Amino acid sequence: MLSVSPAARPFLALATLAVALALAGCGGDTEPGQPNTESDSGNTVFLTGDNFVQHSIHIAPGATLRFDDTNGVLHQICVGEDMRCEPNARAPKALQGAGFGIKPPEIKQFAFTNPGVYHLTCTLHPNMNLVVTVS
Ligand SMILES: [Cu+2]
Repeated sequence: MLSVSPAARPFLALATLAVALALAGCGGDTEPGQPNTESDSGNTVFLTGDNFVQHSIHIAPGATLRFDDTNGVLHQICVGEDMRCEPNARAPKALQGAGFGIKPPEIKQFAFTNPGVYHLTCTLHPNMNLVVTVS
């Protein structure tokens, strides 16, 4: 039996939990901003014929956000709002500038390294906006 004082037990439990979460949520060799094939279904946003299924999502710093266009159409996603891309050097590279194109049945995913609130938009569809909170 490990000898741990009663006062230290809550901290030990938290530390164990933190390690477990880090292992579970860590992509290991995920390149920030680069598409990869890793599955992370909890951080998935689905795309439809003219919008995102949801308009906000929360992920942890370093986590991968997955765009699933299996049942959608061609979209062009960038950092910005209301069909206008806006500069944001903290966002994943793939989302900067004109962003990335995605068409069915593609699934693309990008790691969000920097904490912050990111507004994403599609330049092809009005009102196709998504707020990604990384914290
Ligand atoms: Cu679109």
